[in-house]
Amino acid sequence: MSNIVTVIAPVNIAVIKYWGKRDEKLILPLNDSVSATFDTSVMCAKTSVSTHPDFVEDQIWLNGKEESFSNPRLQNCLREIKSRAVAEKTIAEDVLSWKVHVSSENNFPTAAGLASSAAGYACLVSALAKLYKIKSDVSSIARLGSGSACRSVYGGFVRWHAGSKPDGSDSIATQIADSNHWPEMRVLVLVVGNTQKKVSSTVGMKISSETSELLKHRIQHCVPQRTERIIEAIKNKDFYKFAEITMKDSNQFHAICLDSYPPIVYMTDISHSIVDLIHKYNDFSGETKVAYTFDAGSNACLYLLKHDVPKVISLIKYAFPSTSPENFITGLSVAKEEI
Ligand code: 2P0
Repeated sequence: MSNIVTVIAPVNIAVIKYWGKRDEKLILPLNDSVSATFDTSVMCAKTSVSTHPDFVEDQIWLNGKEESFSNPRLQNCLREIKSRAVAEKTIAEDVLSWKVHVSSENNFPTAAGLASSAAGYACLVSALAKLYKIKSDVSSIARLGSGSACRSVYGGFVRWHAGSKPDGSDSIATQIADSNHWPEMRVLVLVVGNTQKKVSSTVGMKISSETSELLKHRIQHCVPQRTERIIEAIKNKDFYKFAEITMKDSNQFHAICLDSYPPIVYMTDISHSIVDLIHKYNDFSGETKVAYTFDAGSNACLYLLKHDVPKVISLIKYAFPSTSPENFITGLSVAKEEI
């Protein structure tokens, strides 16, 4: 067998947010979510895995620093990969008993709260799957590392199906459209803050699930319709519809955070100024040119079309004069060419 495998996996940014679990251990979500996966040239994780009879223990290095392998999520991913290898009879039994070494790094700051766990676990699981020659879908294994990681297993636009089975076997990611489908689409990430978030997503969504009435309303009455409508917008390349749903869903997610008890605040005054600026710009333009979305942090992800990128960058620089190049990460969301 090949002794070392290296894989790259990009981050994904959700347009229908995942927030809340129905099963904490299996990481099963309360609702479907939809995202776009970045091109691998920006914001990705790179992971190498190897296995050898001489290795004495499983070991992992993150950005060059050794971390504990006892993390239960990591253990769950490795165990599932090995049990798939047994089920698919891809590897000799003795090889499965060999220990593994994992080395992973991000090409963007982990502390910036920019979906690093999504890229990291997608990358780890894809690398292990390649090492153990697994052929079946591994999004449900990446999900055991971090929920949003299952969406980074695929490129383009991706849907994570909440599923309904208690064992989580139907809680998988599927591709809505591949990375060539909407070549004009871009993502512009505005790095507002690079400090670690105060409330982790895992803790935040637990508080919201337990306390927010609005979260219950969202799951029953908003997400199902929004998911269908945004998939239709993606398939038809209807930017206006895509943008409106994206912004509304981001706003609702942060409203749920505020509706949680105690409230969770991820957006800052600068985040809110960006929201105001985008609405003013869209109003001024007479059409929706840009959509914002915010994850569990203050950084803004703007979805927009390629020809509007230079104008929007100028606008941001004008509105926030202290902005420096490090505050911008221009991503090819689902396209192949450079800006
Ligand atoms: C998302 N987020 O859909 C949402 C929007 C943050 C806000 O998925 O507990 O790091 O590891 O499953 O995957 C962040 O959640 O949480 C997330 P766990 P994860 O992208």
